[in-house]
Parts: sequence; structure tokens; C-alpha cells
Amino acid sequence: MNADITTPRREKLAMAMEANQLAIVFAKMEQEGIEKYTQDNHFLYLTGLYLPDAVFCLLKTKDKTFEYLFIQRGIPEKEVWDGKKMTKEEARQLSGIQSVSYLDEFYAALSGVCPMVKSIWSNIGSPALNRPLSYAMYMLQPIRNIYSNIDIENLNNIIRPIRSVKSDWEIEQMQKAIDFTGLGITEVMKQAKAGMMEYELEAILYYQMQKNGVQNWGFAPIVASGVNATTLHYKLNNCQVGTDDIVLMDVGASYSNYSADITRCFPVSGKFSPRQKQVYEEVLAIQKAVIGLIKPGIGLAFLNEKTVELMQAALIRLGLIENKEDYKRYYMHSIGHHLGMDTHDLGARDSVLETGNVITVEPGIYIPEESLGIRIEDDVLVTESGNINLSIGIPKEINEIEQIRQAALL
Ligand SMILES: [Mn+2]
Repeated sequence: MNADITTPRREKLAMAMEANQLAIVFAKMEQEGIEKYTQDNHFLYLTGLYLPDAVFCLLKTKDKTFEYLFIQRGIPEKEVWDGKKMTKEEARQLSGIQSVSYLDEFYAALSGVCPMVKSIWSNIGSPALNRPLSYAMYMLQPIRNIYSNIDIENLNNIIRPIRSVKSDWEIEQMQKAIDFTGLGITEVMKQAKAGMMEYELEAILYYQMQKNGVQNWGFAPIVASGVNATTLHYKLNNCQVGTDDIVLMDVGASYSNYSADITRCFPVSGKFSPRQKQVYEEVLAIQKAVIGLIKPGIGLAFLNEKTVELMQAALIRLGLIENKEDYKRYYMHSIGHHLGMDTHDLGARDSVLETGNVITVEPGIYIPEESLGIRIEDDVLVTESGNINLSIGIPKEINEIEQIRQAALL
């Protein structure tokens, strides 16, 4: 990410803001001890900087916008341990933000602008009432105390329409995240054997991804065999894989901080049993039907309704339910979500799709009493003329999967 990529994003944010509004976007704090640093996605989106403890401010007045960046001062004794801090000049170059100051000047600068500010957009998050304040809430507390007339609003609400439409560069990053995830998934299909542990499969996957420059999972990987696949957010990954199991992998690499989110299932034995095949085919048919509906102007709510209709008929055919209303026993989540820097990216459940959105399509049927869980998930880009399935290259047809598995077991 460089200034050419982040500058237009800041311009879009400024366009969306009203006069006398201020955006204050906080980077994540420096992690305690020796943990790996991950950046706040709003901050990264707007600045391209992996700097901890930095703050980006955008002030809009009647006829101008002003951008300010505050960064940590380098302390020579600390730099022995942590490496050199980014200089003001480096931060300016990388972000394209011209006014760069040190963090210890932040409140003084803010004191100067607050008298003219009506409201502030900030990445305050939305912690539950019985949870600690977010870092942004903590940092904005002096403003609440002294300028109680200034509204503080969640940055999500203004940045959602901007972040949910992906640029070509963003699509390229997501495509890489998806392709590297696909390599990992295919490699697991090639190497998995009964008796292996789920975490061994996870390791095969991550090795393939990291070899290609992936630094992190997009989310905690789910590698679930047999009945574990019926736990939607299973992440223990510590059971032994059985001969007759289906293994479900719901995984995604993060590349340039963009997440993939893919689910594939395969039979350990090399061949789907008739029942496994029956269930798999129903899920696959629903997934394809729903992907076929995706185009600009279609609502996520509509896709959910369609999925439920198709799911009800499928569950009745499979002999799992008799009454349509009971479908939630075997299908209890929604069809998908926006995907981007966050795996569950900004984009409301009731959003209407537009060109440049990327969403997941992930129907599933979960039958604990049969130790069987099937979910198939692709990442789909909404285009002017319909959609492009970005993960179409990752095997999901029964014959393809069986072929890979049987070659593996030779
Ligand atoms: Mn998903």
C-alpha cells in the first residue's frame, strides 16, 4: 500500500464528511511484550502505515480539508530492542500525508481545532456495555469531558460505503489471498490420511500459504473432521481424522491485510459415501443457484430468503425435516457477508449489492446425529454485468475432489 492507493481513499472520506467535522482514526496500540503487531484496518486503509500508536486526523472546513498524522517519537534506548522507528519523512512519503507531528503534540493540536468542530468520526468500535472502553474511546475522553457539545460518532457509519466498494488493487490483493488459500486447501486434499490430527492438516495449509508471503490467517482456521464440522466456529483443531469422516476446512489467508474466506470439504476415504454425496450435492446446488443471483441491485436479504427456500426443499428431500419451519435445525446461519480487510467486512446485512462489493456465499447443512457437516464457500465479486467467482479455481465438484483424494491415497 502506498500514497497513490491511500490518497484517493482519504479524498473519498473528505467528500462524505460535512463542514466542521473531524475524523480521528487511531492506529492500534503497540502490542505488549513480543506479540506480533496487527494494525487497525480503518487506520491502515486510510494511511497504509503499519505504525503502532499513530493517529490520523482529517478536518473539513467550509472550503478546505486538512490532514494530520501523529506518530511516535523514536527513543534510541528502545530502538535497540524494536528497531528504528519510522521517521516523519518516511511516514510522509508512504502515506502522502504532508503534515506529520509527534504523538505528544496530539492533544495540543486538538485543543486548537475543537472549538470549531461539530462532530467527530472515530474508530470507537462498539464494545458491549459490560466490556472495557475501546482505545479510541479512552483517547477521546478528554474531548467528552471538555467539549460535551461535540458528537462522537462511529467511523464505520461513514466509511462503510467507501470500504465496501473494492478498487482494482484491492481485488488483486484479495485474489492472491484466495489463490494462496486454494493452494493450501488443495495440498491438504493431497496429503490428508486417516489417523492424522486436524492440526497437522492446519500446518500443511499454513505452510503452503506462508511460503507465498502470507503473514497471517484472516481468521482462526477451522479444520474439522466428522462431527466437529457441525460446530460452526470449531477452532480447536485437535482431533484425529477418522477413515469415514468428511473433513471441512473453513480457512482464509490474509494478504496485504486482505482476507480470503473459503470452505471446502473432502472425504478422507477418497470417495463420498452415498449419503455424504447426497448432502454435498444439495449444498453445492444451492450454492451455485445463489451465486447465479448475484448482481448489482440485489439485496443480501433477498439472497438469504432464496437460500432458506432452497434449503427447506433440500432438507425435506434429505429426509431431515418434514415441516419447512424446522430448517434451522440443520441450517442456522446466513448465506454470506461482505469480505475485505476484515473477514466479516463492513457492509450491513440489509445492504444492496453494488459493483465492487465482494461477498461470501456459504450455504451449509449440519447433521450432528450423522457426524456430518457440509459447507461450501466461495468469494464472489459483484460486477456491472453480474459477478465473478474469485475462488472458482479451488476444487469443489465431487469428481474433482475424489480424483485428487484417490491420487493421494495411491
Ligand atoms: Mn465466511
